[in-house]
Amino acid sequence: DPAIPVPEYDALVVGAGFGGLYALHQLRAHGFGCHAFETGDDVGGTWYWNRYPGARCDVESLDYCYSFSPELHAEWDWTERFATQPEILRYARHVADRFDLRPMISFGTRVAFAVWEEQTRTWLLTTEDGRRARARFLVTAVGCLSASRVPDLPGLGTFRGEVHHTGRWPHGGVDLAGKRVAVVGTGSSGIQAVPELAADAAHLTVFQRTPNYSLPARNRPLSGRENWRAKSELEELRTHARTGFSGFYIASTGRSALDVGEEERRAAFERKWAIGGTEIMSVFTDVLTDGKANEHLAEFVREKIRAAVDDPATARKLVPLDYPIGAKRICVDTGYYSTYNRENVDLVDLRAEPLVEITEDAIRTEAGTYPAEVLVLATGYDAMTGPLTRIDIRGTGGRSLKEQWSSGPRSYLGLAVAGFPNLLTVTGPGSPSVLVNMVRAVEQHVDWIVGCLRRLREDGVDRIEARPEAQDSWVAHVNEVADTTLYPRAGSWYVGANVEGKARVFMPYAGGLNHYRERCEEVARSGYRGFALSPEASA
Ligand code: NA7
Repeated sequence: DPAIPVPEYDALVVGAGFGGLYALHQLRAHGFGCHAFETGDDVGGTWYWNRYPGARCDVESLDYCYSFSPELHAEWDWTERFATQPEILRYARHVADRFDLRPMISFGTRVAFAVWEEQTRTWLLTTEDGRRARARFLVTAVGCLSASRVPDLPGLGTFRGEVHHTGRWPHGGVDLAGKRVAVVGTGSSGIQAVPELAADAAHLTVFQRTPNYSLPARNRPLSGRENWRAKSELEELRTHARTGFSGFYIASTGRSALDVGEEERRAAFERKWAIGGTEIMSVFTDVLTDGKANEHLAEFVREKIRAAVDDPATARKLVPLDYPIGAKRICVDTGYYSTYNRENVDLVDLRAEPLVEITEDAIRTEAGTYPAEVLVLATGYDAMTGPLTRIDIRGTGGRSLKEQWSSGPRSYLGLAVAGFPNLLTVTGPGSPSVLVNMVRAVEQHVDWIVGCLRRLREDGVDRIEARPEAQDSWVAHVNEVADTTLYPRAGSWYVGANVEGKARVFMPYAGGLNHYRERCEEVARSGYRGFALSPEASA
């Protein structure tokens, strides 16, 4: 209704997960009028939606939390080494309440269009339910793994039972008792869910397309003492975030896996295997960059998988042979492999027997028919780009972001896109976010963005746009760095391989959070080199 006045802000934020919450907090703290739209009915983003059984973070709790507020840091205790989804959601809610962020958020509101208006130099947003809002700046904090993806499985629409994607799990839970359950997908979500589904269901059939490498979490309760120690170490946490490659505290031998003998290498792997979690990936420096070094660890993990699974034929299906460990995001599990020793669990290898169709009550492959009453889709996400391209974002001259990115995303620093002035993307493609500690990445991005908006305000600049040349050279750099690693050697969501028809481009920046941060800070210090500012800032 054009008669309804459109509210105007300095900045509009899309999303109220970890990124959006911190963006609101910082924008308000620096005097920017701001508001956020959030699809979910509460804060938390990923941790609001991912309620499947077994959903947990694969980063340790003491690292997967904000570092910006000493008070927040001092008052929050984590109960487990790897927090469950409900606990992380409680934390996000606590943050929203503690900093009084809720009044700035419209919940249950999906942004459908965002249109840049050159005349007024503002973004006009329209929500799915027809509300509008306008702002000088648009800050997207839509997450990297929020556009859940239901693949086009033949016959899916004819299935009579319940179908649930792990990333859209019903809030009341799903009653699996006495039921035959099928799960498609064995990424992190499938691997976390399978042991829990197997325990609840009468029978579980797991449909695997690509086996993954998974490491034992060795999850355990955290003691008061561990929490207390973590509280006294906020400065160390911040230092790792600033100086570390990954933004985590990581104990490494600092040596190449090829510089030590077989016995020493094995002992190092065994020590880390016993500790659990992902530390084993960084015990040597070159596991993700040198094929031979990688193969040593890959073979070590394959042996562990073979040893955990009783039936040799099942074990053979579960062992990944044709890509380096870590090239797809490494999984962390609790009892995944041993679940296949249960009487009520079967594994179907879709490479050996491709899926033919889903019928009313079964999944049919070339080799058999597997009855099911509940179908769990652990089929992942249209990662990094999907959350942005699912909004119809229009830049200068009405250009569509989705079209502009049809042969792969191009951005400057993962923070801005040429042709889309005053759009700032928290953890956009081209940023290191998904390869490093996500919460540290989010804090860095938001701090940079808010620093930028403050500087523009001081200088009377109301329009900032990435220059195409700067964007080209950043994209080239992202590719160059990716090519020094083993990441591009697997068909992962990092390269868009899991989505049919998606351009194969390595999306995240693999050069480390520390180097990325330096680059961003240098750009800011230079008066935003690579950006066109107008009116031009005075010296
Ligand atoms: P992932 O890691 O993308 O895993 C999705 C899984 O679903 C993976 O095993 C896919 O096999 C499988 N998949 C996808 N489409 C199909 C079709 N059409 N047929 C059969 N199998 C299919 O998503 P997750 O949710 O597990 O994890 C995402 C991230 O969240 C994770 O990396 C952590 O960062 C947290 P594929 O490997 O593509 O052959």
